[in-house]
Amino acid sequence: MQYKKVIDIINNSTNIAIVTHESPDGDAIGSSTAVYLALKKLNKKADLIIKEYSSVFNVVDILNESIREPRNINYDLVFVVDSANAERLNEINILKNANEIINIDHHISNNLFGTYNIVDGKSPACCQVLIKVFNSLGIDIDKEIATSLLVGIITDTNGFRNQSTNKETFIDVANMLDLGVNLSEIYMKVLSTNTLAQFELKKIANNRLEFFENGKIAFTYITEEDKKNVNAQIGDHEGIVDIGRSIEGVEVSIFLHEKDGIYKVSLRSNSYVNVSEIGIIFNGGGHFYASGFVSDLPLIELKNKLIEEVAKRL
Ligand SMILES: [Mn+2]
Repeated sequence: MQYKKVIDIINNSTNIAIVTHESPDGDAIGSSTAVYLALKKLNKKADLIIKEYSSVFNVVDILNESIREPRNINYDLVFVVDSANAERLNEINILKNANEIINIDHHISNNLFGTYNIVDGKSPACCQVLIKVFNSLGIDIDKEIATSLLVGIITDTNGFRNQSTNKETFIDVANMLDLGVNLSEIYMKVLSTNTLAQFELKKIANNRLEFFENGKIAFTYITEEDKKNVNAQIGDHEGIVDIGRSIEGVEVSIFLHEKDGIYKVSLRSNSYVNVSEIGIIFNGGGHFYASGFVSDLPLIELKNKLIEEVAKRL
């Protein structure tokens, strides 16, 4: 990757947009706001396009400068962060018209759809990839950028617990502490606080949890109706997949969440099942221990297929 070229592209662009995947999680929010702040340091004002986001991410002040819809469809340069493919994006149309696309990600399944691709499949978070990018571009990481980056690192490592967490994670976070970031406050807000609706959804999912294959597979789901009943907002289903995963003996946790009449599937494994393989079968993707995709199959059929695919790998 030629970083000098990236700086040239940024300098030569007047209309810049930043986009990330739909239903943005902490890494998507952290990455896109960090890029926005970094561009500001280069005296470039970009459109930070985020359709919707959970209130837990208000810890990132600059989110109030984000916009819901693109201002135009002809951007010179589009940054895409934390997205394995173009299909998962909020804004596929602006990619079609963009002169340059800089794709920064950490999914092993990323299909390198950018004109420039900075993808590190070993990194636990896109925000951690960005630290290297900013350092290479000579962009100073200040307290505000660090706060964004920490949101992504904390959420994607599930609080430094996921296997993907590495030595660099701790070195990077240690450096951020020197900048005065409030690690415990960010951690509490984005990872250890449930909204009331989220708590209610967890109760429902707990009650529905079933085990298969001698307790190695945990399965649960929530429907559109459940969400309506508890007045759930975007992001309130976060953390449910980790309930199954936390139970002794479970290798793979399967969580289905109905949205707009189809099911969003989250898979998590604990030690030896590569769930990104299953994601790919269903046209999704992800990482060894975490993957996801959407399916229009009916609930029972989808459940049975998933259990079958996981069982083959146990
Ligand atoms: Mn991520």
